[in-house]
Amino acid sequence: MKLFSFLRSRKADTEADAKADSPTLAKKLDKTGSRLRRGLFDRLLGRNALDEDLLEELESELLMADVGVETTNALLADLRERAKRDSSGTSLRDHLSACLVDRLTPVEQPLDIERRSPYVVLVVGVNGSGKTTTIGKLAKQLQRGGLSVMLAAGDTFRAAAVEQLQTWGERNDVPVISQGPGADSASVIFDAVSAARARGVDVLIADTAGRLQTQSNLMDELSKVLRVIAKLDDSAPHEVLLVLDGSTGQNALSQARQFHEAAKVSGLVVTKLDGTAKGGVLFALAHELALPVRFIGVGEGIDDLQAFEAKAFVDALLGEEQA
Ligand SMILES: Nc1nc2c(ncn2[C@@H]2O[C@H](COP(=O)(O)OP(=O)(O)O)[C@@H](O)[C@H]2O)c(=O)[nH]1
Ligand SMILES: [Mg+2]
Repeated sequence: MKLFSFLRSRKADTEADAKADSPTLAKKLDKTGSRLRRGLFDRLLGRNALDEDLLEELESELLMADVGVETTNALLADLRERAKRDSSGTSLRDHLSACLVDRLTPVEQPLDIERRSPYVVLVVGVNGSGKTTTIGKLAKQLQRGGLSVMLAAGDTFRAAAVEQLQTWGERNDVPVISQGPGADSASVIFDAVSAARARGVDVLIADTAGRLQTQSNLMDELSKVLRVIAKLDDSAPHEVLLVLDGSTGQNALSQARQFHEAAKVSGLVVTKLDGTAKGGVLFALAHELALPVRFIGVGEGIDDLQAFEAKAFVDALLGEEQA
């Protein structure tokens, strides 16, 4: 049974934003988007022919925005085709925008929370990618949706990590299960799942240490966490969320591949798209891994986590008005 759908909640937020005049996604993605916008759209608009020079310029813009070689080539091939029929700047621009949306639509798969005892979300990713912050934002949104939430301080590697999670817990008035520094991550998470079950909590979100994909001992620790959770509920974790820093470009891709191998990632969160991220990495991720993109992080505040929507994202990147 579905307890909560993030996309529905997102749509309600968008309507509220429009009324409340709060910053739009386009505003939040301004730094990320302005580059692509200038690089692609403004270039296309001024022209009425798709010549080789223009194609070359577009190619280098797409590559610099981390879109990836294959996706870039495919987009350019699409544009060439379009140009045979209509090479006006506006036609090419609209076509490019539609092609970009098409490439992201398959990964627009919002997280649906189901009734479990509890629904377990395991959050993984390298240090600094935004795991703990994402957990704080997520806890808030779930609570707002009427769900009870508990957090597990599974990042036992760094003392500060436990405190950081506790701060988010206090802010949201959500219980945080932790043990002393240096505790065994799997044991903390095991305790937390048991406690959440005993208290009838809807969703347990577990933080983990920033496992560098090259540190095989940390990957082993992750396998242990998965084994231990499965002892309590063989369907858990119900979601393995990989948090990727959107500004790390192709690195995000190799992280995604390796975490997916170690922990069967079921969804992605791409953070820091409000900063100087180039945004294109989402296209490369969609092309190469086709993993569901659950959320995007567009700031440090509690409300700066949005369910991913392909069209809204592309429109915001390219500075289009929302339809
Ligand atoms: N601008 C911006 N900063 C973010 C975002 N998500 C996380 N951060 C910041 O990134 C830093 C690392 O985040 P943290 O959650 O501690 O990462 P962790 O090590 O993976 O748990 C913190 O300073 C966060 O405030 C985001 O979407 N936008
Ligand atoms: Mg952390």
